[in-house]
Amino acid sequence: RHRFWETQPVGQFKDLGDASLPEGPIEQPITLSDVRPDTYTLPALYEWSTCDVDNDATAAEVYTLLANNYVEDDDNMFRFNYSKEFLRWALRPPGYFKAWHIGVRVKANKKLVAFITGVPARIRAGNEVVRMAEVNFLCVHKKLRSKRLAPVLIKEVTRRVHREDMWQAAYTAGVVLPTPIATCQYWHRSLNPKKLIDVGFSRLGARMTMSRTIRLYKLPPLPATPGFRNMEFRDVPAVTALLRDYLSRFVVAPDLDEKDVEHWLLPREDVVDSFLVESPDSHEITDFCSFYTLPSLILNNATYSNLKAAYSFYNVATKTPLLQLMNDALIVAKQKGYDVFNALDVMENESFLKDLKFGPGDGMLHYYLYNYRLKHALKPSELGLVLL
Ligand code: MYA
Ligand code: JJ1
Repeated sequence: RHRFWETQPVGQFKDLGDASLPEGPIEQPITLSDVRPDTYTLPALYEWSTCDVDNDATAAEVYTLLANNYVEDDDNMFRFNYSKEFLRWALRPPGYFKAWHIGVRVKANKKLVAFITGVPARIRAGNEVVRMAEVNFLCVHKKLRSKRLAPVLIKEVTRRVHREDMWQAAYTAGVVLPTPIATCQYWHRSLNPKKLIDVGFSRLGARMTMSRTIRLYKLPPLPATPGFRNMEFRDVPAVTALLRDYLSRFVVAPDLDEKDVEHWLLPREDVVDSFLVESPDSHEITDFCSFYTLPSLILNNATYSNLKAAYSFYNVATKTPLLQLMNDALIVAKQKGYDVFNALDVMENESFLKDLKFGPGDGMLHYYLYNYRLKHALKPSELGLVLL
């Protein structure tokens, strides 16, 4: 069934439910000097090319490859449209390795035709904090599909991760592979219902008119929580403390330090937005919410070509009710011109999704670990990890 994945150190379908298998690494690391020093072999017309996304021309090539060939919904109506600035943010966290940003080019004309990336992270699984690669942006040009290039890309990123003495990875995909540690659902909250309906992202509900629908999704003009404001650099220590404490509740979650929080959560225009609640009296930071910006190309519409989507990232409520905090996040997203606010059913998100008029999407997101076994699959609410 899975000629490639059956050869890899990942949980296999035949072992599902076998709780006698131990939790932890599936295979032991080999001696670093025994890791293959040379790249895997590509078909003769292609060559490896490490992509420096700090270089504008290279970032533009990566942007274009993904904009034309990356993930689409089931009906091929929308395609993720990660911006160059987003890619720079996603690929250059603290301690990143240039060599983990891997391209494949056509030898003859140097055209970029495939891509895969890893970034380092500390991920806690149960009580163990493990240094892992987060693998993302696996993409093969549409004209080169089904030629078994993806397994070569995956083996090459694995080799480069091993060269840095890391032996585990975390990744997500819309497809089912051996074997998910969790299966999550996307939920969507309309902010601009007329446009969403016009482009086929959503439908007019039964017995609903357009004006009733617009009224249903209407939001107040300003956040309701006193002391709700943008996160700033000076907030990094307080936000780190809040997040670390919160994420400790989940079975799988990132282990974030102040440098990570500065990188991943300090606001960057059109990339990541973060807000917190500072108690007007005590000046204590009690609550936090964030979303990242990932537009989609609209593939066949005469009026619109881009859908501006916000994706819920990390949220922590200790004083403000989570429902109110997330309603404030919807209000600021609406103000900033987003068409839709998306969220997975991870962490405590289920507690607000229905009340805040999110509806279930047609897409699922499966979470995976490479070379790390968990005894049991997780419920989405046991997952404290959001990948980009
Ligand atoms: S998920 C996003 C993936 N990208 C897209 O969906 C974009 C649009 N699609 C494409 O570009 C291509 O269809 C891709 C496959 C490139 C996806 N993850 O070359 P093939 C297996 C893992 O003939 P193609 C993301 O970025 C498939 O089951 N494996 O197929 C996270 C089959 O293997 P098997 C996948 O369609 C990526 C084999 O590839 C995926 O031309 C995490 C077929 O290869 C997928 N999304 O190309 C990667 N899709 O026969 C794993 C298909 O066994 C990282 N396949 O079923 C693992 C950790 C590595 C580091 C470890 C460190 C220690
Ligand atoms: O965006 C998604 N689905 C939308 C559009 C569906 C268009 C037809 N296929 C959707 N819309 C309904 C919204 C509606 C709003 C009012 C309330 C009721 C709901 O369902 C889906 C997620 O649901 N997105 C995708 O399919 C994109 C791919 C998801 C897999 C991602 C792989 C990740 C890559 C790893 O890094």
